[in-house]
Amino acid sequence: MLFKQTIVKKPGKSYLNGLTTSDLGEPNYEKLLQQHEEYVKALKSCGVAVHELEPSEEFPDSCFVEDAAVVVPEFAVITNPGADSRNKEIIEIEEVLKNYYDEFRYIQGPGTLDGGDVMQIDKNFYIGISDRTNQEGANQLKKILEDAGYHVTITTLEEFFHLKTGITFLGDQTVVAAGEFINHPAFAEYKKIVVPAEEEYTANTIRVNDNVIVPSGFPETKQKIEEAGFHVVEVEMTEFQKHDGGLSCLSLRF
Ligand code: CIR
Repeated sequence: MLFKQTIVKKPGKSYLNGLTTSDLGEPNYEKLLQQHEEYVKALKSCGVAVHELEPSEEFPDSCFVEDAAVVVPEFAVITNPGADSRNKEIIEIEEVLKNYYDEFRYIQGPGTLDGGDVMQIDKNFYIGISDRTNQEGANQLKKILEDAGYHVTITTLEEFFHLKTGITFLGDQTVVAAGEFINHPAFAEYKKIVVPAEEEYTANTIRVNDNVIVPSGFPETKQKIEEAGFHVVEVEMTEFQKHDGGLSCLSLRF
């Protein structure tokens, strides 16, 4: 998981009107911007370049750039995000990705797919069927990736919002897993760092080069990740958590 480049997008004021299923209260915009800056700093500390997009008021959830594309070295797949208010976010992301990619693939309706439902573990991909990603969207991505030599498993989510809300890959055959993924047969072959129920939000981590970035405030899981031999960088994420967003959602990494 060596990355050189990332794409992020600053949240606009309209973020406050974005989608959420959580009851954690209204985000504070100033704090949100600070946390986003901290996130960008953390990425840079991992040795990646950060391409930072300007905020757009038209798309309240568009700072969660991960949902608009799935990127592999061979090509970028432009998704078809499952939430109507987010669907057109793909236009900007495709434009930006043209700076880095010549080859594109597309998820097409009636297929829907959010990048948050896609997890890569080396040559294996896992796709979650969720409220945002449907079977048709998952099948389309499976075909695109299998044609490029990847192995793909589709699994249906029971409770989590997105696949990577509940499970993420750290490297070295190790995943951080919460809730329904702790004993899920699809991930039986991996070593697991089990996230206790009260720390569930920290199942969404990102491994960027030598570091694992985790949300701050979840000491038990942080300790377990460190004991497994990973170097941890913490970022405060409270204002993103209020709108169901995690660390992985805030960047495209390649
Ligand atoms: C949404 O509902 O789409 C945003 N409020 C949160 C998206 C989070 N993205 C992700 O987990 N990949």
